[in-house]
Amino acid sequence: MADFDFLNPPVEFSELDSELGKKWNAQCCPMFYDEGYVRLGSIKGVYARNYVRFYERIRDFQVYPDDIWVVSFPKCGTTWTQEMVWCIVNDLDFEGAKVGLQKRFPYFELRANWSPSLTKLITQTVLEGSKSEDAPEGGNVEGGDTEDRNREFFLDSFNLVENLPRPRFVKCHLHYSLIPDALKNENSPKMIYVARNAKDACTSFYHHSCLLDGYSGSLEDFVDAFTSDNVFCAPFWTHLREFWEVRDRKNVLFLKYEDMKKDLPSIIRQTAEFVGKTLTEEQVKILENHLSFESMKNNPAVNYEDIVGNMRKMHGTAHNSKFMRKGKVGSWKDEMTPEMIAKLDAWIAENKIEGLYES
Ligand code: PPS
Repeated sequence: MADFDFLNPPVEFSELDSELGKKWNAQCCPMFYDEGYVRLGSIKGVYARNYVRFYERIRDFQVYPDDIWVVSFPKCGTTWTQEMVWCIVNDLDFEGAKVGLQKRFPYFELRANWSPSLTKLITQTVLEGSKSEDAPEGGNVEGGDTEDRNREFFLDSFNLVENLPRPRFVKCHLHYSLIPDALKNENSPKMIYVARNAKDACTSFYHHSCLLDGYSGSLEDFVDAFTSDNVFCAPFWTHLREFWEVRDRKNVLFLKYEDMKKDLPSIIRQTAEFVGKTLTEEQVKILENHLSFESMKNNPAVNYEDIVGNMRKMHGTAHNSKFMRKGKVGSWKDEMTPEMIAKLDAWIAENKIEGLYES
């Protein structure tokens, strides 16, 4: 891995060489993203340079017909959707759902996010450090094989997914162009994509970047980076559009965060039908309660407070927020200035996807 040949990469990639691209790279925590972000593939997706090393492993990854993949641009309702899907497929096994979501439904390409030196740092700070301090590794959640799964969650998410018991549940933030090839035909495993409006996704992503990734810019800087396609997983619109275009495939279900907020029982029923389950109205009600923002915010198996704590321990941010932050539509109104809103509105008007987000 150390002598990977970036001069002969398996996928085309380019540097973030605009002023805003350089600024994004400079404001990302140097300890976390010492290698910087690059633009990957024909869609110029913004990913850590480490993705180039893992490109072939991702492209050729083996999938199974009974896998279920939840895919999204970051901060669009991934965790909410994962918990809904897991509970439906597992017949509302709330006892089993006490295991941390990162172990039941791991983040496929997490391993590629982190450079070799960050991986070393995580090993020392989170994994070995937590042993000596007797701190929770996978959080205060039940899990049995906590240590091994937690190690793999941080250090080799690909191995973790490869070895999950079937049916496997997998979270992924990759653009459609960059997901494993085996997910790209009608007979592929089920994929559930969740989208969110740009202004809420941007606001939520700003807080996430400060909290989990040690981003040092202001919200204004983040809006500039977001609207110039210079944040992790950008371009935002390409992410949504690629999945929107395949939404009618029988193995794809396309959801929106706003619809989940408006009528969760309907989305629960729609998802149950998609995965081949039938729920009684009482079960729908019970699941709706389990999935409420208040309930998820207070649920250590899904609120990621353990992981946020570990990340903070490394980059030491003073940013005051939570993974389960506001959980509403329109929270951008609470903190964006008229200038930021105007910038985002102009960008949305330029890029809007007919039938999906038009404003
Ligand atoms: S991640 O890091 O990409 O996986 O984040 P993701 O889970 O996609 O998005 C996190 C945002 O989803 C909100 N959330 C919820 N909203 C409503 N109800 C429930 N149950 C729920 N669970 C998570 C979470 O609060 C983040 O949004 P913001 O706007 O920051 O509050």
